[in-house]
Amino acid sequence: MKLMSSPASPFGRKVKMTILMKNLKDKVEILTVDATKGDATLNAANPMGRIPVLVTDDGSAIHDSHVICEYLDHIGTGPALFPRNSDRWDTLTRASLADGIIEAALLKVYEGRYRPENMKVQSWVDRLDAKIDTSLAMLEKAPPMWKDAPDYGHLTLAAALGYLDFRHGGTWRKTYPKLVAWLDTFAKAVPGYEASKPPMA
Ligand SMILES: N[C@@H](CCC(=O)N[C@@H](CS)C(=O)NCC(=O)O)C(=O)O
Repeated sequence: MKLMSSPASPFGRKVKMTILMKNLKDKVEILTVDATKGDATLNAANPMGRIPVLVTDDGSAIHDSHVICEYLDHIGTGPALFPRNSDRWDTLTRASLADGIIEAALLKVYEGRYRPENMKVQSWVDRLDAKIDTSLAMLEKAPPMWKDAPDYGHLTLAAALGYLDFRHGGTWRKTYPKLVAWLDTFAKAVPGYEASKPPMA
């Protein structure tokens, strides 16, 4: 199988952690694709032109990161990342919130990268910041611990916090000490967290 991603992509990082947690390292070749430049192979696999995309051995394309992670959970070994019992809804809701944090953080990056200075809308950036802060404040009250092993909700939250470190200077660390401790615990439990870290610019 081939994974189209990029070292900086937080959604790609979710998939890279999943590959390692499900013992699929030897089964997936990781290709670096620059989604921002309009890559024809990427667009053929995902008309949205977004990474990550997994191309399976029979040539089928699977996206987005949630769907890829669930597919890999299905074919790999090791503890289940997507519970089959009633815990599933907590896991998916936690992942959805963490994906929302990533999306807001990514939109802030795109705001800076693509919008000319004189067209910047501060109220929009403030709104994105508020979404991130409100979510982190809620999580800080009771960081989500796992029973036997971290699941898809936990790894998505780790990818979100890692992206705030990577692109937004880790300023969240000053305000959310329990989440800082939570991320340290996660990184110890999941070696794939360090292994999938984006190179610092
Ligand atoms: N919901 C998607 C989001 C994927 C996404 O936004 N990827 C970014 C890179 S991290 C991308 O490809 N951006 C380029 C674009 O939106 O054109 C997922 O979970 O995979």
